Amino acid sequence: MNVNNLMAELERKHPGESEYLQAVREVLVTVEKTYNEHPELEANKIAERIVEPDRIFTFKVPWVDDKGQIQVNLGYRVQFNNAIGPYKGGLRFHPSVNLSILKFLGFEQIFKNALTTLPMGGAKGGSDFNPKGKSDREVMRFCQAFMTELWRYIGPETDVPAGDIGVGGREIGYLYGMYRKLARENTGVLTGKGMTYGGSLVRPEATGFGAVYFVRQMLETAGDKLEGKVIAISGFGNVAWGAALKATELGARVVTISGPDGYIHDPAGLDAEKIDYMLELRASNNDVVAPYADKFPGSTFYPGRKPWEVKVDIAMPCATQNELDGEDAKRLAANGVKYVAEVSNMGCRPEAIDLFIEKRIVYGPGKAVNAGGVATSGLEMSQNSMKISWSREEVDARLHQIMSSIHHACLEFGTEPDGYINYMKGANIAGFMKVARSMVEQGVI
Ligand code: 2IT
Repeated sequence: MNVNNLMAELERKHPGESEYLQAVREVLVTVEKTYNEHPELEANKIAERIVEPDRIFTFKVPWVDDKGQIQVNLGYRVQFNNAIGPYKGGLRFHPSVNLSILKFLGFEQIFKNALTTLPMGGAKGGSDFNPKGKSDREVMRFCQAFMTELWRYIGPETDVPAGDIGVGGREIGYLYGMYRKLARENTGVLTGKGMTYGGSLVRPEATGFGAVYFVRQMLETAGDKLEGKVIAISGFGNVAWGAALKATELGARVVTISGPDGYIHDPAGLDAEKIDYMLELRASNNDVVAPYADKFPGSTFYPGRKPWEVKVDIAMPCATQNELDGEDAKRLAANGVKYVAEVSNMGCRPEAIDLFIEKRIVYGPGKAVNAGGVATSGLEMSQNSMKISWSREEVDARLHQIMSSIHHACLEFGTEPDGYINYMKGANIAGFMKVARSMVEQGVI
């Protein structure tokens, strides 16, 4: 494989799909050397085949709002690769959603899912629908309209969607209700379900919990410990709250959270009461963080700014793609950050990652760090297939084991001659080679 030639071809075929092209380039650059040491991969054109999704569905989602007005949104499902298991990956409802973003997310999902040790392929979907400011009934009608199209393409052994930004337990409930009615079956066709209809314990907090388990191993491998560390977190959505809760429980101090309006700096650190307050604020369909500063004295709200200017030991981007750029990375490095763990998908811009690696700051990529979410979705699928329900301890123990196994894979494939662990390289090579081998063994299809 020649990465530059392959990228030039992809840019010609998919002009302007910047997030997708960014995600593909990162993976190909890091696996190129290993790839070229395995002639069977080139002989089977694995790179050319893996960068294109198997298929993409796009559809119109008309629905009626509370004022009786007709609204029209776009819906998508990108089925990227099912070489190692059924398509699996979340649905994102956000006004920024477009094909480039869903293709980048679906592409990353292939390798993340491969790392979890569970049999899951990669997919992603969603809509440009904005749940913010919508009434509960509007969200329900939208989810029902979305599922009347999506249900034909998915199934418990075919393609299993879940949540992502803008899709949590409430949306999964409404989506599942419509699927069940249309398909006339109760199956594990979605994950992140409620506990009354086949959900798994730990799934709501699994992405954040898994990320903190992974970060703890990053620190221990570096001869360090999590206890007493100061952490900057961005966002306060599905992922950030679990990370904040677990990090706090394990003795670290989380001093920032953020929203589209700016960030909060709370030097005393978050605690269970503050996290509960933020969850309530978010449940009111509002993603601002400013009210936190009025409620908790000693904390400050910085409008329109990002939390990466605060002096911390660990930075954990938990909001969205490309939220941490080269300038942010320079500021973090100047303030002595030692670890950066991406909990959002592709949270760091390539120039930020380059800087971390150059300065030997330990950097964990989203595919490894945030894989606990989809891994626990995989555990939900296992429980649904067996028609049983595991205890919280059982699911949490399996999540621990999976995060350890991902960490081990990163060490195996990412340790550089000077001892620095390039987690990005390790995760990309381990995930890619598993899927590639599976594709070689199954022939050209
Ligand atoms: O990015 C992700 O891994 C997710 N949004 C979770 C996907 C899933 O199927 O649980």
